[in-house]
Amino acid sequence: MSQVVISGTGLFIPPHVITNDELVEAFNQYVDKFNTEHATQIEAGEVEALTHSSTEFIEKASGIKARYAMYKDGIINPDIMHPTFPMTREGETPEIVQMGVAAAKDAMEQAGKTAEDIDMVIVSSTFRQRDYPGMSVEIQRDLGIKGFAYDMGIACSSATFGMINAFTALKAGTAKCVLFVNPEFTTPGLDFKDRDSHFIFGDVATAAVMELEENANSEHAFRILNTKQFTQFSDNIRSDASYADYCFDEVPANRYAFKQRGRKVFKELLPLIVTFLGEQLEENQMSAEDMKRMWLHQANINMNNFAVKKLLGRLPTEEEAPVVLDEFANTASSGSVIAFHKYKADFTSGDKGIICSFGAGYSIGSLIVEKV
Ligand code: CO8
Repeated sequence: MSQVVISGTGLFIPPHVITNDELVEAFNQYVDKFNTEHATQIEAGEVEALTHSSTEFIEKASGIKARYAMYKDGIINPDIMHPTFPMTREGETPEIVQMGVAAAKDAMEQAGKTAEDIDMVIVSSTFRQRDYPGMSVEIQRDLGIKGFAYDMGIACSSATFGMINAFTALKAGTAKCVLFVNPEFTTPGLDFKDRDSHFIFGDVATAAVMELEENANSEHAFRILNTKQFTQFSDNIRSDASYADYCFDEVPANRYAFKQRGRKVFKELLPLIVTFLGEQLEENQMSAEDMKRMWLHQANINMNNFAVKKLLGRLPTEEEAPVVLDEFANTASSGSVIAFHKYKADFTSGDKGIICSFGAGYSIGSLIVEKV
């Protein structure tokens, strides 16, 4: 049976960088202002005083040093504390589509493919611009691709699950060449007034071209040897925004926002990840040592080190489990694809690695790949 390859990957980096110091400065100014404005209620015990954030905490607890953002000004303005940008109207192209198109062009160039070669577009990401028409169809239109397109998403594992859907379609013969697009415009989904999570996410878009090996002519091709997926419902990472929100009289202002019980996520997800990866490798008669590289989900450096230490029996080197979250922060589902995109050029024929995401759902998705 024909093998499926990832013949090119692409990355779009947003125009603005926000360092931890900049983010913390804005947050702390907001906190001081809030506490001053509510001094009487705080004194009376009616309102809880807010507490400062800190760059040292963020770096130590997560490994994040900075993040990219499509729009910076509002985020670091203590009077605003969210990205500010014009609403997209009919006939205008939303940021999330522009981001996806840019990453897609990069991936198509690396794969040596044009719009005529592609017959299916999968856009898989945590957030969608709207419920319909699909942003995948808009991206398809903007790139001049024939065939068909659809949107999908499962938060942190949107990218790996999207690539696995592309793999399945190529194996089944329902597509000949798939463009997978993964725009993660996360900053509007974050509550920048929430100390526990204001530092976590950044914006980015990734993409990949996937096709049958016999049709690939890219020197960057990676054969997919195995895929595996897992989900288990959890409320510990959640956003409650709904298309039906307008039906209710009182909708909390931060209902849209990312919420998590970070400690619980850390504790519950880690054993699942270790078991999942251990089983996948064993099912393929492989071990962690057979992997030249693990391109892992980028949510927390301590979490990644812990997981790989369990599998390898020691901490991974930078080459074995590259980190991009220091530069990009958590980019929802894109982290493992950014790592793969940036750290694959040194692979030679037969070298193997694993692309793995994990997070909200809970969800885990992974692909074992081998350089062609
Ligand atoms: N500054 C200073 N101190 C702080 C801050 C802060 N900003 N925040 C918390 N602290 C303090 C706490 O108050 C606490 O103090 P005390 O001990 O006195 O009570 C202390 O620091 C420790 O707090 P925590 O226990 O909360 O800190 P942790 O060490 O657990 O670190 C993390 C918090 C970083 C959140 C950590 O728990 C973590 O990373 N957990 C796993 C997270 C994870 O993997 N989540 C999955 C991410 S979801 C995803 O990838 C995609 C989802 C969809 C995308 C949505 C896009 C918007």
